[in-house]
Amino acid sequence: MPLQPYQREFIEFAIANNVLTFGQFTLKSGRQSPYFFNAGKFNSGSVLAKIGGYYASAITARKDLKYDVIFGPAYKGIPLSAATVIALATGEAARDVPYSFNRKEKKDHGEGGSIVGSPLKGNILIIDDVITAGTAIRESIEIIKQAGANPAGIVVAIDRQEKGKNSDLSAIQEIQNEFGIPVTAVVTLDSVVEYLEEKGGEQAEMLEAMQEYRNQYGAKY
Ligand code: OMP
Repeated sequence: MPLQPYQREFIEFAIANNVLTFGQFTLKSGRQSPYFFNAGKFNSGSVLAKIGGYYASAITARKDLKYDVIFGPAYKGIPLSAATVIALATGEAARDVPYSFNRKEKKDHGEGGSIVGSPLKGNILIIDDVITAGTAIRESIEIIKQAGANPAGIVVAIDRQEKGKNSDLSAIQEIQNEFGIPVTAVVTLDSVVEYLEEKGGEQAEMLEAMQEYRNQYGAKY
């Protein structure tokens, strides 16, 4: 699919805020990547408000997403999910969506437990930052199932479109096949490559590194 205007805008927004950077990075999977998406750099009020809007648009554009509660996994999913429910609560089709997040360490005093916010009940939409090999998302699916709720959808800012853990399919494809859960992303690796292609000239070196990386780790749909 050609790069959409909102995707170009999102990539420029991520680059301007040093969220999307180019260089040499070691990923959780051990892969050496020429780019990195650090959602921790969405670190001011105006930027967070904007990112919430992007997630909300991605959610409302997917008419097949049926959800009762939004879940943001610790840590980076927490501000992202909070920003998203605020964005969903405003505008024309405003909807007040309950949300929650998990603690990484279980608390055994006070209110106890590891889920903070709305109880996980019914259909749960997971909001996270990045999918690479799918490990983080699988953990969220597990948390939701253990709470007796139904993981009903996943929205991330970027799908790196890399081979998953178990096949040549992308992590997203594997998760869709295994759990039957729709997954949606604001942008993908292909979007970033296309953006660099459009820019041409000074981005040629980066583009080459990205294309090489895609050849090595890119999923075969
Ligand atoms: P998987 O669990 O392999 O899908 O990787 C996703 C996680 O890796 C994210 O939740 C991040 O913690 C981290 N990550 C990024 O934040 N940005 C990237 O560009 C790449 C990764 C990564 O390590 O793969």
